Amino acid sequence: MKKLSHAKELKGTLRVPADKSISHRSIMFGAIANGKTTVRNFLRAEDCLSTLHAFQALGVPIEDDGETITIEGQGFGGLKAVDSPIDIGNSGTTIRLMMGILSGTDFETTLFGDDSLSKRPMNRVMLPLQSMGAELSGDAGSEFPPIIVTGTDQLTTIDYQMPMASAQVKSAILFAALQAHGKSTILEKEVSRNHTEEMIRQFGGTITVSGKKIEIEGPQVLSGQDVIVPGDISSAAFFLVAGAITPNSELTLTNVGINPTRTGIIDVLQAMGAELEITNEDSRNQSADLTVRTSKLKGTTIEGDLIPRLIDELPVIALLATQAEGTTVIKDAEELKVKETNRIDATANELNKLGADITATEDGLIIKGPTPLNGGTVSSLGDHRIGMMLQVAALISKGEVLLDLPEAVAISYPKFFEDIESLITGG
Ligand code: SPQ
Repeated sequence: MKKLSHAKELKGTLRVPADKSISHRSIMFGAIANGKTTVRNFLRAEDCLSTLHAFQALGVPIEDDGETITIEGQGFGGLKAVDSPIDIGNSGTTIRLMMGILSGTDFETTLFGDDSLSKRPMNRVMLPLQSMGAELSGDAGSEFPPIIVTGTDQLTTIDYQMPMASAQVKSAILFAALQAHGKSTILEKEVSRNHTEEMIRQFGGTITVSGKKIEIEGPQVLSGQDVIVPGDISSAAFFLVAGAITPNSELTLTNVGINPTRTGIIDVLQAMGAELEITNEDSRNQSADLTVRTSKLKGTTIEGDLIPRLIDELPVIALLATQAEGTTVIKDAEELKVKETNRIDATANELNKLGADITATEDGLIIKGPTPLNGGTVSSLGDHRIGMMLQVAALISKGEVLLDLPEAVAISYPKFFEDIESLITGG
């Protein structure tokens, strides 16, 4: 049980850790490209290290000198069969994207994870990959890990209309389509984060994107690149909310990734009336500095195509809404139920323990504000984003907050508690 920090005010500047989605993909693209890839500012958090170790297990030489990760790319055909199952830990991104990559190999691989990953649905990826000719099966005929992938070097193309907005499903299909013979087409339900599409181009590949429609020809040969990973807006989100709801505060987050498919949190902060400034915008690196000050907030509605642009920020946005005047409604977010926890229930239950007024619905949350938050005992439930959101809640709570399973934050942000501490002034 960890006693969480309280703050009278927050002041300072912070460089948030590297983007998790891009860090995963930098290892994957480096492994399947030909030649050397270097990755600077790689996120050394548990999830991305799961990806790194998985590709080392598949015979890809990957070295970390503490600053730069160097990958000796083997090309799609160069991955090697492994005798034992590969441990993917807690990472949904790793297992789902690897299923797409492994679908084109000529061997069998078993992927397994922790208790949380073993409950996350995989049919969303298995079904389209099976229709391309790969064999994938879950534990005892189910859709849950461990997953056995038996690849084929004869993958066929796919014309796929996605039933849910998911960058992981889209990316798994793209990795398989890069290895198939002919043109594949994907129609997204809503546009989701596009890092895979951008990195296909960065690594010398070709892909056509027009709104929700994606076309890709296979097979393609990719070549190694030098990647610099920007800061993660999903990690910055905790500080943006902390700065907006803690009295007398002003925080600047530097080098934050602002890929438009990820900036829904900025739209919501602005719609709720937060004092937010965007400076040093670098359009080539898609990064900027974000400054937030204590703000008078009002409720809003968050729905539709905005949801995939802020899906991982919804727990901390719900906390933000507890401090806003009026009702905030979050809809169309049923995907939250199949994350590391059911984040609809986890957010409502844990924040209500501290005095929030949140109702969980089938596809979102209804939050009435403003409500003062009290002390209490809460749990991350093993979910990094729930744990970090609760630490931000504790900053403004009027009593001691104890957090069970605080170690979950290391999944995406090992130094989170230290970074919060470094911004607390006036104690
Ligand atoms: O990797 P994992 O565990 O699925 O991570 C999460 C997170 O909160 O860190 C979701 F639980 O982020 C996903 C995100 O929700 C990362 C991701 C990606 O890198 O492609 C895409 C989103 O998932 P999905 O299912 O909508 O594609």
